[in-house]
Amino acid sequence: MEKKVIDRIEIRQGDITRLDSDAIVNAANNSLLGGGGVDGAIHKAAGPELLEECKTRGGCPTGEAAITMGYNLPAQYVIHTVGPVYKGKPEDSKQLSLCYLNSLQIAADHGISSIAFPAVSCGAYGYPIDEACKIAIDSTCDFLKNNQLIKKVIFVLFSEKACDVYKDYLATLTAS
Ligand code: AR6
Repeated sequence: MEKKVIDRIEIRQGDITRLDSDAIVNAANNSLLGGGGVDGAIHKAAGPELLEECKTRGGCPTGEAAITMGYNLPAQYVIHTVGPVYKGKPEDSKQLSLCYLNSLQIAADHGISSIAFPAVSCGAYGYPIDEACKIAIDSTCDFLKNNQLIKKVIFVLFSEKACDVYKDYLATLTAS
């Protein structure tokens, strides 16, 4: 993978709601009306105005993305994407890849230069982290190859274990 692409990817352990990137991505559900996991944490930190704006959207299909303001979050925007519920079928990976590609496209359309992703689908939706990590990073690299506007993509992992999975995979791309 080209160095100028890899150099725009960063991997961190922590709480995505604390990130001051231009946008953070939410692992939402089709209703966009909030839930548990990272979705619950983002709504709690953003405040009730986020839910009010989400209510105007009428939901979001799996694999697609929608943008709102970030309200009380350090990030200016939240990009809500809906990952697949893992079933072990080929369409899972297509839908998960679309989550990353569509979120990055919306970011680019809004002139966003830094964006942070959680491990979409890897909690309640059951996607194995090692498979999801490859899809997340490969899809992001494919997008960044053809886009110069987005300067930084940060993958924020809650657990040290998940963080190591991402770091190890990125290292294999850096070496190749
Ligand atoms: N910062 C970063 N990562 C986090 C945080 C946080 N604050 N909190 C959790 N994670 P999940 P999904 C990690 O379940 O699998 C919701 O109810 C978590 O450890 O949040 O896409 C929605 O409303 C895991 O690795 O999202 C949907 O109904 C990852 O974020 C459903 O869950 C994603 O876990 C979506 O399920």
